[in-house]
Amino acid sequence: MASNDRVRQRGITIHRPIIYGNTAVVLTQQERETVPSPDHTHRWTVAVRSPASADSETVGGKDDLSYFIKRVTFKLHDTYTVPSRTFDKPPFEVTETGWGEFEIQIRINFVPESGEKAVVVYHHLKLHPWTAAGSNDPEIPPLEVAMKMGPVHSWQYDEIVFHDPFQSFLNILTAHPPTALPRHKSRPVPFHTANPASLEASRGGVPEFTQQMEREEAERLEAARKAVVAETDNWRGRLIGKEKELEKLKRLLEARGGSTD
Ligand code: SLL
Repeated sequence: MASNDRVRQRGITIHRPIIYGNTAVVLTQQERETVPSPDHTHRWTVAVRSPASADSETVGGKDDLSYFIKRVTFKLHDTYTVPSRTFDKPPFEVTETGWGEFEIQIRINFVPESGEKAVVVYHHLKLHPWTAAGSNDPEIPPLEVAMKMGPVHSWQYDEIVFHDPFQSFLNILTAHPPTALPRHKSRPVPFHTANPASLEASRGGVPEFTQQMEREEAERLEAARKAVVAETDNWRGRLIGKEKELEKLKRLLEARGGSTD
């Protein structure tokens, strides 16, 4: 290791692009008979990948990200027997079957040379087709309809930014430039481009968020609010207890004539 390897290069900022998200397909009747539970309606894959794609069928994944990502942990819904799934090498992805959408916590750990803390992102697992808010279509189309609409994609582009990187880590990053995205759009076409009417239909609203997602978010906020109130009550109780104890000790001390021995 060179002497300046563990020296931070102050003033330098370098980033690496990633995408995270999921694809989902409706299971055929035949497939439904072979999956762990007859309730399962979809097969999905959630992943962390490079934005550039290796082929037109796959979203992202051309570059091997293991030069800077050491481990990815996906935290699934508690209805899964083993909700926490960790991967120490690519592909950083989970393929599962299930029946419902939920929030997935994705923890990204970087290689030790980086000296960087893990980054946590969240992805709402999307199973149901994108539908335009405000249109007359039901928010979640029936399975037979969804099946005809093809795979559902929900991906997020992000950039992981490293400030003042260690020289050794900077060397690793610069040795692996990310593959540039194509200048022209290729498949899959973004939702709004494919469905121009959706922009009009969703005037002012955001079609990505269904009413069910909003309800679930409201429930999470309410649960968090209750937890904070309970915690505050708990600490207030402990404080009152400690204050009483302090008073008692003070009185004891006074009774002893102020002596501290
Ligand atoms: C919902 N809040 O009610 C969500 C929870 C959970 C989905 C969805 C796995 C089931 C299994 C599964 O699909 N969980 O392991 O059998 O929509």
